[in-house]
Amino acid sequence: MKFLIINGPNLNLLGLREPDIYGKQDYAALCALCRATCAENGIEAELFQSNHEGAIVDAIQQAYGKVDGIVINPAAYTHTSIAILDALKAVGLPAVEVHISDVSQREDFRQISYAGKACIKTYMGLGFEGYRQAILYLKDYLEKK
Ligand code: CA2
Repeated sequence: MKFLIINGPNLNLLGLREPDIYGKQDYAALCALCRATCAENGIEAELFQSNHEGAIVDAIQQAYGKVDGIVINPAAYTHTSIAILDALKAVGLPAVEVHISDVSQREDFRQISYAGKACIKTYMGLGFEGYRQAILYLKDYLEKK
């Protein structure tokens, strides 16, 4: 089983600011957690981070036929990108959405998730733990399919 784990804009700067919202750990720590969770569960992990919407669309397209599922935190593109939504729908791979913060309790402009409309499940407000749960959920979903 192989998963593509996508992180959107500014998540490479985790740990630098707003620790009250996103925690103190950096992006390298997030990658380590995702890799460890996948390894412990016999899953091959490919990690991708980009600040560019088109690059994220490309990564989703290129995942077609190569991975079994996608874990995605589109960051700010969550709330704006129909292109990412369309790419997820186009490849038809099972995808799980993750947000470190609880976006449901934040600003109005964060209340819409376009990408989430193509995802089988969303985790929010659990910090990095959300990624671990997303990986486990996706594995379980694929095993039951
Ligand atoms: O809670 C999440 O995971 C978000 O996807 C994070 C995005 C935000 O736009 C979404 O509404 C919710 C922002 C990521 C910004 O990351 C930062 C990294 C370092 C310092 C400040 C922000």
